[in-house]
Amino acid sequence: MVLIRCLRIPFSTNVERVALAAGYKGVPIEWIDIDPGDRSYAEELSGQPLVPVLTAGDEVVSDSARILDWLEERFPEPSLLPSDAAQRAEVRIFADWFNRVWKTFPNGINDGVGDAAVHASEMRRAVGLFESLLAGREFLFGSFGLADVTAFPFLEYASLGLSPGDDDPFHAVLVEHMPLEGDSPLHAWVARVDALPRS
Ligand SMILES: N[C@@H](CCC(=O)N[C@@H](CS)C(=O)NCC(=O)O)C(=O)O
Repeated sequence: MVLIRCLRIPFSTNVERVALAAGYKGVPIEWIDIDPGDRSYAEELSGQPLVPVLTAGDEVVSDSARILDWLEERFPEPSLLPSDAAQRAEVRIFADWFNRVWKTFPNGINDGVGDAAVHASEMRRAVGLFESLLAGREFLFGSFGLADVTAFPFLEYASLGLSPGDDDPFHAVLVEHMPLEGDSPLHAWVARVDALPRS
C-alpha cells in the first residue's frame, strides 16, 4: 500500500473526519503536524492553506469531503455509504447540507458574517433534526457511515465541551450554541462515535 500522509493542526474538526474514516477502514495514515501559524507547506503542496491535505504517491487531495471520497474510492470496504442507491443518496444529501448549509451558521457567528442571532437559532433548530435522525437508531442514518464522520467532529462539542488546551474560538461557538438536554440522544451518539478507532 502506498504511504498515505496527511497534514494536520491540533483540534481540527475537518482533520478528525479523515482520522475517523481512515480508522474505520483500517487505513494507516502518517500524520504531519504543521504550525497553525505557518501554512506554507500546505500551500506548497495543495495551492491552498487549509488542512487536511492528504498525499499518496504523487496524488494530493485537499478538502475533507473530497478526501473522504478519495478514501471511499480507494478503500471501498468497509464502506461509509449504504449499498442501497436511494439510501446512499440520502446520506450524500445530508453531507452536502451539513457542509454547504449547516456549517455556515457557526462559521457566520465566528467570522461575524450575517446575523448572529439567526445563525444561533438555526443551530438550535438543527439540534432537533439531529436528535430526530437518532430516534430509534444508533447512528444518524442507521449504520455508521459518512453522515456520522461528517457531523461528529462538529457536534461532539455539544456533548463533550472543549478539550483542555483547545482555545479555537470556532469550537467555543459550537459549545455555546448547541445546548443539549440531559436526555438528548446526541450524548449517546457522541459517546458511540467517540469510541471508534481513528487512524
Ligand atoms: N472545506 C475544508 C475546510 C478546511 C478548514 O477549514 N480547515 C481548518 C481546520 S478544521 C483550517 O485549516 N483552518 C485554519 C485557518 O482557517 O487558518 C475542509 O472540509 O477540509
